[in-house]
Amino acid sequence: MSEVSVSTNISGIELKSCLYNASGPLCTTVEHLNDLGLSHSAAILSKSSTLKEHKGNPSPRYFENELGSINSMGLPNKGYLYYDSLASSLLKYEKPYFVSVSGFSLEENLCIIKKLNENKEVTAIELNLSCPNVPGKPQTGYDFQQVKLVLEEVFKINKKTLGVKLPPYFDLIHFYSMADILNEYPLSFVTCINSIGNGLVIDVETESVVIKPKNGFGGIGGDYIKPTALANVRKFRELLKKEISVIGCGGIKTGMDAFEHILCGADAVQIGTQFMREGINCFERIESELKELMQSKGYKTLNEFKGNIKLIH
Ligand code: OXC
Repeated sequence: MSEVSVSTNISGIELKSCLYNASGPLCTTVEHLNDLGLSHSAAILSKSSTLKEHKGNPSPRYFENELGSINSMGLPNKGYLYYDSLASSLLKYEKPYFVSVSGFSLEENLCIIKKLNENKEVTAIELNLSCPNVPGKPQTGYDFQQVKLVLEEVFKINKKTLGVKLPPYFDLIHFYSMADILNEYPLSFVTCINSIGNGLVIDVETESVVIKPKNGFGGIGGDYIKPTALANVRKFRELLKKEISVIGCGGIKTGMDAFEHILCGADAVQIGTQFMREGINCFERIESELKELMQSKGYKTLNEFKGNIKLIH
């Protein structure tokens, strides 16, 4: 199997494999980030950072069942300076270090991005436009004018590799309108998708919601969301200019799930719910399952099938 390669690159950033963690689970503390450094994750991606350290929403705020997860973490994180200052100590892992940014306002985002731009040891920025769990704050990605305004201001100050994490879209007109906006800017990548916002999971035995914030409403991840994630990857790959890489995220727990994302056009994929469930071993397992599947189909590289999903004529 040694001749099968799952290496890839995101707008010029080389990755030894196409699999790394999604911003969210197990990437908040220095211990988490070191674990990712030691693991088979091809990159280290931090928890979405805000200007100041933030405790997030009250617990219970995460729940999983066999089909996936619901969360309303509310962006608990150590503040951007923490993730900025850890960059040099993570260099030893010789893998890209991405910092996720999710300020509570445009001004906060600009302040954080400006500072991260000064740090050569931060490889890239993933600007999260899609957290569904901040009470009272809508998801920026559903306000198209606001997305335009944010990108306009961000690219006045940003010189780093920068991409955005989008919420899922469900109507074709929204894909077209959002892609038109994104294509106007020097974005390096787009991550599709964040959790499906404001879902509700119920425990029938107790006749209760399963998480506390927002009366039980939270972001849905895992198997529940794979078809939506695949559709978003596929449509954005079709509509975005080729300089923008597409990162798939949503429902990846096996090599076959990763294969499906790549077939839809993903250049790399992120693991969220399954990483939370299984821990760092998931990267090595999914990588070897993906390699095995590629081998059985006679593929040696991702480029041989990336985006080549067949249609029924
Ligand atoms: N998406 C996010 O962007 N953030 C987290 N949850 C989620 O589903 C969070 O911190 O709430």
